[in-house]
Amino acid sequence: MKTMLSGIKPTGRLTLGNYIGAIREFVKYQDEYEMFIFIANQHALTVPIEAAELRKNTKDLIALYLAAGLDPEKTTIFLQSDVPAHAQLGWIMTCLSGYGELQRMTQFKDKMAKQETGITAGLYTYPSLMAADILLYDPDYVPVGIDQKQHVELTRNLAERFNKRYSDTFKIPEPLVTKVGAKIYDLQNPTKKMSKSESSPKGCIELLDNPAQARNKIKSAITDSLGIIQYDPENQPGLANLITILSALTGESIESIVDRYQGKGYGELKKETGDVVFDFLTDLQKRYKEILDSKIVDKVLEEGAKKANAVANKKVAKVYRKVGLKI
Ligand code: ATP
Ligand code: LTN
Repeated sequence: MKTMLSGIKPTGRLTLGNYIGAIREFVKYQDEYEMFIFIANQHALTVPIEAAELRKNTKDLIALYLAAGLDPEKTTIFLQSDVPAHAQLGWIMTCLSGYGELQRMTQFKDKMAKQETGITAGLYTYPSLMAADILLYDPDYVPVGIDQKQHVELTRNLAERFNKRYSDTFKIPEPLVTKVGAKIYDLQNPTKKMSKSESSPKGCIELLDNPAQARNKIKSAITDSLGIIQYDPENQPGLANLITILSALTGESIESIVDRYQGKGYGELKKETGDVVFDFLTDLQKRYKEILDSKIVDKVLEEGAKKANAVANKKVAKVYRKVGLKI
């Protein structure tokens, strides 16, 4: 069985875009791959965050992943900080990374160009820690959003560099970039991605939104004045976005939805999509509450950390021997 690993930063509340683009994919993958999913809580410290907020985000994130169908029997779910090997290998990877190499990372360059205040050294070196996150587990595939692809490529370079300088130690991972069709757009500004940090509240549906309010957001989504129901993301991005959401949540194909709506109006499509979102959130939140009440999160993390530590410690021991830290 091939291995897959991904990390999620607990920096904010999850959106319908995160669910359709990422969580749902992980849930599908767990039947086909040996899966490791970890909460990248050490990465969350690269930007200022309140301790209470980080705690809450982390718990919510795990409860929502479990509610969405991630199964701890199939997937190893853990906190990065529960596995010290991440920080240990992270330092080795930082020392293997070139100063200029990290400066060329687009995400870092973008933040510098925007002259955002409070840029930390952690934000600069975090791709090296991310490389360690990945290489500890020898995954074949790393599913990531397009913005993270360059970091997985850096990971490949660092792994090759290490293997060449010492001896064969790390598997070279492949990035698995989320399909374009799986991108959900801002309901008020449908050429922009639905994003918790950049969309307006009306443009973004959060997984913990009140379901009735979420239904209203769908009803007031921006469409167009053509009045024809077809799937044309270029000319009718708002409508295409609603059709994508409906298709993703029901499993009905886009063609079938378009077919069914011939001769009908946008209002009807919005009503059905709104109702489907309402039911989806109601059901998800019910499971989310049950999971939080049951204290299962602590148990899942304890088990996950045990399994992850076993794999990661072996790798770090090997690396420590090879580089000469262990005498
Ligand atoms: P931000 O809103 O702050 O930019 P984000 O919502 O993009 O953050 P990430 O942590 O970067 O959050 O993304 C987590 C995962 O969710 C990634 O795999 C990303 O591709 C996916 N994702 C995020 N937003 C969307 C979206 N609108 N449509 C589809 N997938 C998404
Ligand atoms: N950098 C990623 C989160 C992340 C990650 C990883 C993803 C940290 N370590 C390892 C895949 C594999 C982000 O900002 N979304």
